[in-house]
Amino acid sequence: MDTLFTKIIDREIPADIVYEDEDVLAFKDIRPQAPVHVLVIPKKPIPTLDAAEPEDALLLGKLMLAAQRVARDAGVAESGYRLINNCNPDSGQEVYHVHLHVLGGEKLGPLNA
Ligand code: DGP
Repeated sequence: MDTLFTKIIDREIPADIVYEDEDVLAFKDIRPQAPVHVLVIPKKPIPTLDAAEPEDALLLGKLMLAAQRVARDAGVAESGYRLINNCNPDSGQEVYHVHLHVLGGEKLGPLNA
């Protein structure tokens, strides 16, 4: 099923892309919650983390390493950053194409705030 993020991958919707390789795309969140807020997505349209299969293990690892690179490129690797994955309705997941939020650039509040 096509989502907004498929359209960003296909360049049908513009996005501020900060990293791309054959498997992964990273772009700035349109509603940033921190000075650095980048979404890291696989090009494969897996709807949620819960829908991922064992065969996706390598791809999910690549997603983490792409997030690491995004954080380094944004200059927040040493000061620190947070990765978030929202999965299914109770998390507030809005776009059903699995993604990591990379948040940083300031002291982040506690998770349960
Ligand atoms: P989530 O709630 O985890 O599914 O996060 C979806 C994020 O996607 C949310 O932080 C806002 C962002 N977003 C929604 N529409 C667009 C868009 O058209 N462009 C970009 N760059 N980000 C978007």
